[in-house]
Amino acid sequence: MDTAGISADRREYYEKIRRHGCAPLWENLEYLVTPEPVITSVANLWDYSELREDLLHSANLISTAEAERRVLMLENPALEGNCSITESLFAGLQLIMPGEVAPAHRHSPAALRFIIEGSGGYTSVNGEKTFMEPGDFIITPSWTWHDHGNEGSEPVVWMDGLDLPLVRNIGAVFLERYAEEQFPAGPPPGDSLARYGSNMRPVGEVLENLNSPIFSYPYAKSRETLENLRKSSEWDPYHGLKLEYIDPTSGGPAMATLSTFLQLLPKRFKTEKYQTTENVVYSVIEGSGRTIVGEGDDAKTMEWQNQDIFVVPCWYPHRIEADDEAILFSFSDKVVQTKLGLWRERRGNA
Ligand code: 1HN
Repeated sequence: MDTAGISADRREYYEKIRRHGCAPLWENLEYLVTPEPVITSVANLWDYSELREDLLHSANLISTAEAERRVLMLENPALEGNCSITESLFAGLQLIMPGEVAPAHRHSPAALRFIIEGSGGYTSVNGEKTFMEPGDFIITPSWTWHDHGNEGSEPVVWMDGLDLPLVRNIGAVFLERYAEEQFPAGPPPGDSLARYGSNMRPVGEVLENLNSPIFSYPYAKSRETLENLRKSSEWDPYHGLKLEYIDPTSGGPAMATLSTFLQLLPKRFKTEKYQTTENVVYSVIEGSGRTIVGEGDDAKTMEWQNQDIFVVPCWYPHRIEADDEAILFSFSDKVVQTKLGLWRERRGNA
């Protein structure tokens, strides 16, 4: 509460009610409920060519075994110390060196992995091993057992995306460590995709999960889909060609709390000004360009190329320009906002 300019008798009164666990709404109302969102986090870019060195350096200082998860958190500059990239989302870069294993655990916050570099890494979800290649998107839904490893000969890096800040705010955070390093092997690698990834599903199974039964969405397949669709699709002026990863059993988002997308912007494409209440983290897979956030004197330009990560928090007006043809992966809290009836967008000056 800003106490400047408050009369002595009111100040005395506020002090008295504070001792009784109360505060005057009328001094706070205009900050609490605003005509449009007022957001602390800011748009920001993480240059992977700079971060890569820092990340690899961490392997000399701490092993995955000691760290449990060797992750550099991407903290929003306006939320330092909060372990958050936006008010609702966590993002980090995780490194696994050849031969290392990140031990099995499960937690109530949901996580996704988006692979940035290296071959031979895997995540096992409830015992189903999924090998990862750059551009692959992997989910570890709330309370699923997961361990990671690297059976290749080079460092493996991926972006972790979690709903952790959201879940922490609600309070419902749980973690359980598995007694062994690795969860026992279950279905063969690729089983979930084979079973549910071809617009068919096994007869007789009743699925009542809030998350997709598919753990891995390989880049080769999603990239090919974009390539096929570009020939016969109109470009959305605000998104280019943008697809959402889905749970094939419901048609809804792949995860209960995180929305995930893959987007193609052709060479020299410029999107129109767009605002949305969802908080969005982008990982650049291919190409280069820039994202212009804000308008007029407040405008900020983030120049990006492949492997960079950038964030556009809630309600910032922004435009994206591709120089070379660009492919962007993104994740957001849209599904949460939609379920709560809060999600909004504003196209142009509408
Ligand atoms: C976690 O368990 C993982 O399982 C990655 O790989 C990132 C960030 C915050 C809290 C838990 C993982 C995490 C995390």
